[in-house]
Amino acid sequence: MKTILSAAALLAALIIPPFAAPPALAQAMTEAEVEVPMVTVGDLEIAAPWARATPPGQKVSAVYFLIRNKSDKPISLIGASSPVAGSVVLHTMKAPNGFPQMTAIDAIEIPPKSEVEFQPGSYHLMLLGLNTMLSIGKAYDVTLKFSDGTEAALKAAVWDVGMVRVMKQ
Ligand SMILES: [Cu+2]
Repeated sequence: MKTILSAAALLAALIIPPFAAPPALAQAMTEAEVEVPMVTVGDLEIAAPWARATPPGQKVSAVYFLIRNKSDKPISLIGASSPVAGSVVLHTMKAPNGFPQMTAIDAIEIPPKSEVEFQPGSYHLMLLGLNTMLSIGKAYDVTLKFSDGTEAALKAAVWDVGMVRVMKQ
């Protein structure tokens, strides 16, 4: 059986508000098929991890996903690692002077019974010192570390921003 979801439908199913892609972006979208995995560790679920494709020679990229905390206590993401990156840091976007810029943070809290989406323009993992080019269609290991001691092993599929994700079941 195969279910096909657009990125918008997938996001609507996973989180709260559906969004409409602007027409220019919609035209630029391409389709590809991928498993959209859900990893469960303890009281945490991590859904749909993906990494941004890199052009040749680029040594940085970003990883996004959705984290759901099913417990009644806050749990924080406190670190991450990947065999394809020299280091992985937690980033958020801030605009202290009106210009959005990436800012490193030590921890990202997932409040009790709620979820936080990592997405372009917001929270993300920054992969630094990449030792390979991230190509569309491939997937790479990323490990998340949480404040309660749990670790989550993810396979982040590589996408371009604006691609329509087609979910295979
Ligand atoms: Cu960043």
